[in-house]
Amino acid sequence: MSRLIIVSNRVTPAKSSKSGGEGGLAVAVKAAMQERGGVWFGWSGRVFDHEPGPPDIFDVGRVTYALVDLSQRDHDEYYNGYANSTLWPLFHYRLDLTEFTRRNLAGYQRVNHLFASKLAPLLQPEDQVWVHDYHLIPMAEQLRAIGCQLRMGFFLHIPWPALEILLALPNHRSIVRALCAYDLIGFQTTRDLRAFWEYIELEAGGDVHDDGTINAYGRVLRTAAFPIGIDTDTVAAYAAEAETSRQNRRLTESLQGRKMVIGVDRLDYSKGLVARMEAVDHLFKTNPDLRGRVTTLQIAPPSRADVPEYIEIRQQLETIVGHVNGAYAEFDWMPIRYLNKGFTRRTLAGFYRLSHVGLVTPLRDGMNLVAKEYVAAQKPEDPGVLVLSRFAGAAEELTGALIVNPYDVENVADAMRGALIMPLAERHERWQAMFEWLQRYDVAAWQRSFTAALETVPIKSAA
Ligand code: ADQ
Repeated sequence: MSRLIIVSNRVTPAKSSKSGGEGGLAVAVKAAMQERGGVWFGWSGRVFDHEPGPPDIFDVGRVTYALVDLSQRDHDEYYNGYANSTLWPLFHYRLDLTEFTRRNLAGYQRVNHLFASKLAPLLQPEDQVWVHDYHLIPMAEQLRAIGCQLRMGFFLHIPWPALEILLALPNHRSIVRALCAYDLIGFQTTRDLRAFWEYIELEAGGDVHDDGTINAYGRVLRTAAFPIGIDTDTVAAYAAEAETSRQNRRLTESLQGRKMVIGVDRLDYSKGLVARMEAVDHLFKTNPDLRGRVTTLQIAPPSRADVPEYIEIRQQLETIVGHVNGAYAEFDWMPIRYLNKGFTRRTLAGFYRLSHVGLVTPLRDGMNLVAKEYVAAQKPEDPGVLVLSRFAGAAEELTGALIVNPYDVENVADAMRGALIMPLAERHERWQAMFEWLQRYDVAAWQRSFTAALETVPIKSAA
């Protein structure tokens, strides 16, 4: 088996279950890396005023880490700039929040070039290179420009937008052309895949074949959906162990027999948190019988706190939570407990297990691992109910959830009520099928299916 080289913006060598609040990519890639071993290359998380030196290389277990620092300017233009103020909002259908400057685009290209030039000397002839996510789309193009002929695959963790949205990106052509320098492109869902095909056929003048092979920009490559999984058995084990934990005991005592609804998200405008709290408001407004009997726990640690839109969403969320609590709270009950911090994965698994409802209502999400973790953490003999946005990639797989439109506050409130009163037999039937699916298609299976596809993709130039 060839050596696997994973490239991602963020690399997290620390112990995963301790850190808390890391994003979905880090959680998933770490699990994949632990199984397969290899080299994990990316940003160290450090920002300096000077130009970065050679990568910092060290081993932890079966993984060799190679980490590069960024200068302040690179961090501003590449990470906060083009990646998180242009691509992230646009790929999540938020044209109103999308900013574009040529300066940031140049920074994005510059850092991709920098990463390629630091990675190239570490590569060996039989290596397989697997690049992750929107920060690093041009990596393959940059590596090819300096002579790298290895097999290279790319996986997009976030949605691929519909054609009309993508066309609003001033450099949409150069982004798609850069993607076509890979040999394999993986998307989370068939919806994303189809949107990509539509661009290739209608905008790029390329061809799409039934098996997902495309011809475009003078290259032949493979495209497919590889829905990302979680480490299902680990989450289930964490949740079972947490039943006797001090934190679970404290939480149970504090609930005093009330039912709990849980939401866990990075504080991001794509996660639909404000609309979700409006749904909680509507639930208590229209169901007075539930007041005092249901507690919503919303955990949302801040992320990307130096991007202005993230400061704004935090203020909006605080306002609506304050409003709902002000409207319905009693001296001995609060409708919403809002926590602005991260927890370990063990603790979260325990909290999921105690919750009667998992509320996952993003306005757009590549997959959403929290939805899967919630299902994996349930008590088999008495599982809770997942309320899931149709715009999360996970909705293609988790069909046993109550699927909602997150923009429709009344629909979400109705689903919450339905979930709170659902009989055990129905809860069990819905949960069982989803849990079996998650065991079969876990993160190790995801890693294996992507790397197997990359290993066998025929490499040839377009005629
Ligand atoms: P994210 O947008 O970060 O991921 P998600 O898929 O939900 O979203 O993953 C978040 C991860 O962080 C989960 O494993 C969760 O347990 C953890 N997490 C969230 N809040 C936490 C908290 N308060 N404390 C501790 N841990 C917390 C991106 C894409 C997603 C895609 C993933 C993986 O946006 O659509 O599912 O990558 O591909």
